[in-house]
Order: sequence, then structure tokens, then C-alpha cells
Amino acid sequence: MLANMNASEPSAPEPTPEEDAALRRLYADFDTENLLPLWTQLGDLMPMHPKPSARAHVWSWKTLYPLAQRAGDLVPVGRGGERRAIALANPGLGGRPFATPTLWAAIQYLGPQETAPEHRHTQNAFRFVVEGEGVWTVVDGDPVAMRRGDFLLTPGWHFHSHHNTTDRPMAWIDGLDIPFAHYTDSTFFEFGADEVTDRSTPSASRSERLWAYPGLRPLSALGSLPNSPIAAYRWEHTDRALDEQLALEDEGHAVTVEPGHAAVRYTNPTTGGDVMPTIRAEFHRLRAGAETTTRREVGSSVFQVFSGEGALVLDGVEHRMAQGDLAVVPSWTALKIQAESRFDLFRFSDTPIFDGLHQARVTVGEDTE
Ligand code: GTQ
Ligand code: FE2
Repeated sequence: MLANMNASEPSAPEPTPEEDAALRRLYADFDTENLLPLWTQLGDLMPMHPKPSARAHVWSWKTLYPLAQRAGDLVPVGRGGERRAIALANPGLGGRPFATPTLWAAIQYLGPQETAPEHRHTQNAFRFVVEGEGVWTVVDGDPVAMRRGDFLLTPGWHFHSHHNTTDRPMAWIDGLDIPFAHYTDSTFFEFGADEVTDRSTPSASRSERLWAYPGLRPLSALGSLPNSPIAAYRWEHTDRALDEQLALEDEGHAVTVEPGHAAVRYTNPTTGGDVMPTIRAEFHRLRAGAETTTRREVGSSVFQVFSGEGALVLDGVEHRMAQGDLAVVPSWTALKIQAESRFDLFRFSDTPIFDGLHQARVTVGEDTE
């Protein structure tokens, strides 16, 4: 049956056979001329609220890690393939390697003494380390150590390579805005040097030595930068900040997001805003037994459990999660976090895109059913 602008009106008269034939010819001619009328597309394109194609989905670290390990044994890393990164492919996104419509999330694995060659691309990237150490990522010639709990930036168009200096493998997660860049046809890529430009292994990068003192910025670099100049946000700082929020709460100060829920956002110290123009990153810590108020947000996010056990309740469905497990929360999905033990979660999202376009929306505390 052909769609009709008056289809929903009960009093609309049945089309005559002539009208019906004319309407069929009209749609056939639209098709020939690569045209589609709004009235047949409205429900899909302009729903009352976001109806994401991406699905809520959980990948367990216990499954991911051995698969990455097998790739490590079988698939060399080098020029051309560039990275041994295995992407989360959201089951709602047509088999593409996209966690959400905007975000790429992957487990990357480097074997003992291996090197992933230098390149740069316009896509913004970060790494988050849930376990292990011993890899240095060299960002525009600055060697940055990667250790458990660290959040590391590779903003767009910065050259980067990774090299494992140890005799043990290391795996971590990458987050990038690859799908966003792909859908907007805005991507550029260049190969860099074939050898790692600096094989030194300092414990702090030059970027941290210049920038990573809270509230203090070098007078040689005033003005706002589009990306945070801090290459690594270290676990000791994140952990301490969260501990102190909960300690202050214990002392009677209302400094947490909500009772038993401490959280921090990683920020660009030159603006106070998000670390990169397309990606927001946060760390959340819930006390054992705490739970968050249900909320929906425009935009998609990915969580990785850093430690502890708990559940993400997504549109009323409980997904139990443990260390290393990753969950995708599609746009406008009702999210509640429940902590069984103390529950530490890393989170990243595409919210800065919607903030920048004045399309961000949040609802808090509504019923999920
Ligand atoms: O480490 O440079 O997961 O360029 C995807 C693309 C990682 C990287 C990914 C990349 C990288
Ligand atoms: Fe890269």
C-alpha cells in the first residue's frame, strides 16, 4: 500500500483506481530521479525523541583479551595495518567497526618488544589502561608512559607510535571519533617515520612536566587550545581526587554527584572544557551498595569497568559487569549504575559534539519503564 499524506485521517476518501495509478507513477518517477518525499520518511527521520540504531551491548574483558592475544600470535603489526586494534562492532550498526554512530572503541594489543609505527590522522584518539604497563606512546616526539589507570591523549593530527619496551604483552583500550569522521567525510591520514623517533622511557612526558600541575599554567603558553596539552592524566591523581570526594562526603560536605557517587571529568586546562572537541571522558566511583539516579542523555557513551563489580541497567535491562568489561550506552537510553562492591568506571562519550551544536539534553530521575 502506498503511503498517503492523508493516511492517518479516518475520513480520507479511498483513492480511485486512476488516482492510485497516478500516485504509483509519481513514486516511480521520484525513484528514477533519486527523490524521496518527507511524508514516507518522517517517523524514521524525525521521531519524537532519539531512536538509536545502536544497541546497548556489553563485551566482557575475559572474552576480549584472549582474542587479542590470539591476534598477537597470528597477525603481525606494522606498516599498512598500522595497529593491532580490534574494534567493538555494535550489533545495531550494520556490521561496521563502530561502537556507536560517532565513537570507535577497540582493544589494542602489543606483544613483547613490538612497535606500532608512526602515523597521524585527523581523528581524535585516547587510550585508557585497565591493566599492565611497559608501553610508551610517542606523541609528536614526546614519549608518554602507559600504566594502569592512566588516560592518555592523542588529539587529531599529532604524530604517534607505540612501542612495548618489555618482554610481556600489553593491551589497552582506544577511543576515537572514527565513525563521526567517517560519516562526515572529513578524514585525513599521513604515515610518519618508520623508526620510533624517541626510544627513551621517561616516567613523565614533557607535556606533563609543562602542564600537569593543577591551576598552574606556563606563561609561555597563554590562550586557549582546542585540545588539552596534557598527554597523560595519571591514575594517582584520578584515584586521589575520587577518594577525597568520598572522604569529604564522610565529613558531611555535599561534594559528590549524589550520595555515594564521586565523579571527575578530564578537562583541557586551557579552557576548562572537554579534553578534545569530539570526546568527553570521565571517571566514576560508587561506594558499595550505591546506585545512581536513572538518566537519559543525547549522545552515546562507552563505559569500561576499572575495578569492582556492579551492573549497568540500560532501559530497564540489568547488565552485570566486572573488571575490564565494556558497555555501550546508546543515545537517550535510560542508564542506572548499581554498585555491588566499590565500583570504578571509566566513561567516554560524544557529548562535546552536541554541546557545541546546542543539541545536548539530559533528563534525570524519570521512570525507566
Ligand atoms: O593507536 O593509532 O584503535 O590510529 C584505531 C586507529 C588505534 C592508534 C585504533 C588508530 C589507533
Ligand atoms: Fe592512530
